[in-house]
Amino acid sequence: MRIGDCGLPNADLENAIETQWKVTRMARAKKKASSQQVREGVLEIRNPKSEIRNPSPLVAVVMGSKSDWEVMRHADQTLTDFGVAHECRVMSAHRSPALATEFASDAASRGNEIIIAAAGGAAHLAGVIAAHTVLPVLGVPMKSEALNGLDSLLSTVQMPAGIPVGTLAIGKAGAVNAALLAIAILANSRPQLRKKLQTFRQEQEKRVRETALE
Ligand code: C2R
Repeated sequence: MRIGDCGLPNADLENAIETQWKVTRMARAKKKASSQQVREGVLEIRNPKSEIRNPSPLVAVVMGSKSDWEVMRHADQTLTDFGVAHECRVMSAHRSPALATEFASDAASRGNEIIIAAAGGAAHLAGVIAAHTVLPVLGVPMKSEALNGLDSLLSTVQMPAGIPVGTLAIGKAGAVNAALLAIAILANSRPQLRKKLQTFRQEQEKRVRETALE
């Protein structure tokens, strides 16, 4: 439509268009700011009412059994501390093979960018998940009763060339570091998250420097 087609004098019409354009620009800027935060998967909590709810989970934390949760809750806590949207699920390559393969196949379309997979003993979960997605998979070997987690470590880490699983330490250290590594990967394209990670490292170092022995 050309200016003037609607019958208004040109000056009035131009003013009306300018005002409308300003309102649209302001609305767009506001929308862009909040969708940017959702895209970054960072829950910026300014006050409880303005919390952005349910951004898609950037990280999936899966484990072979509920008995792994006591350890894997440390991965959950670390992701929560950094405000990274994530989901935690139990599934098993052995006991629920269809669920594990479906979950891995659909992970990217659900918005997952990284999967953390924990299992103990004959720990095939991370490898099977990795076989069904091209997302980065981080494996966390659980400490086992029979062999103290050496079985879990070897069955998670010794993947054949072609299907990588980035394997972390056995147990709690592995759970925390899997979350921190996932955060570091996400932080490559998310400046807010990178800043949080740098602050975390600085505070960690400060605590070590300030440690006094009796
Ligand atoms: P239960 O405590 O349920 O008997 O499980 C789990 O990760 C857990 O550490 C004992 C251990 O079995 C492991 N498990 C796997 C897999 N599924 C369960 N290693 C798998 O798919 O690799």
